[in-house]
Amino acid sequence: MERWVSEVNEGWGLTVNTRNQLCDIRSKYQHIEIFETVNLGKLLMLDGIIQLTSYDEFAYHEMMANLPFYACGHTPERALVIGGGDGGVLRELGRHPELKSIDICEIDAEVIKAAREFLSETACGYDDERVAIHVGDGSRFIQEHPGCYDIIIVDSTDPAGPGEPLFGEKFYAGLKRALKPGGAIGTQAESYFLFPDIARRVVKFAKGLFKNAGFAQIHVPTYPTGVIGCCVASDSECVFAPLRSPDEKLQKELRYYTPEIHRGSFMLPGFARELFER
Ligand code: SPD
Repeated sequence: MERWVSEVNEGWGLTVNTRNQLCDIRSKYQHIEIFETVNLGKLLMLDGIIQLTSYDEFAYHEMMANLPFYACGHTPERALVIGGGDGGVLRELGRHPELKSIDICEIDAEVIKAAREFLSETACGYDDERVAIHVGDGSRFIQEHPGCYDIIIVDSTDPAGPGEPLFGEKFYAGLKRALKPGGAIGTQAESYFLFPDIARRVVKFAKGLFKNAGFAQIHVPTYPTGVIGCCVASDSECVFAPLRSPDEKLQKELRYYTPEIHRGSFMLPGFARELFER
């Protein structure tokens, strides 16, 4: 039976027509739901917030993985993903043979389990033998790994529930400590339409800690407002343009990320540019 499911944000919502619920679990941390939709493939929601649909998840995951990869001051060898239990960022990092290890620290083992069972096209990232899974608190994990990583990607849900500590200043300082010199971060920085204060705050933290930091926009039609940000930051010479480029083989595999999109994603509408300059 068809059922319209919505993510609701103060007075309006984004609604997707589904035909079948594949997963409905209340874990220790959150409500995990996976649906088969009528025309967007699978849909993952955590506590009623859309995390991905098969239709457009490539856009978000390619950018979250590749913006920091190509902003890093040297060729990255060690990557860490915080959150990202669905495996989409892992899948994109796995396309880079230069990476020797890819750690993931996800707080909710049930998300990993559900994704591997019902979202195989996204969770295939776990099949890579370079991936090591750590179930636990990302804030604590980075404290225990100073100077370890070339790139760190924070693929969190919204700042409520388990994602909340990942939007604080202390956490950003911890990310910097966990990086090797010249390393880069890419963090989920929300939409400048929907959560301008959060977007501004995290970019401000990053600007205070790194030589270069900025908000890159990613077009994702099934996130409310159709746009979401990645805060990219590094002490490398530049984050706003790629320091290296995908080779021909990799570029053919990518559907969203290109060196031009890397540069273009930092070109923001006037009101958003003004927001980040405040
Ligand atoms: N507003 C929801 C933002 C969700 C970002 N994380 C998505 C997880 C996909 N791997």
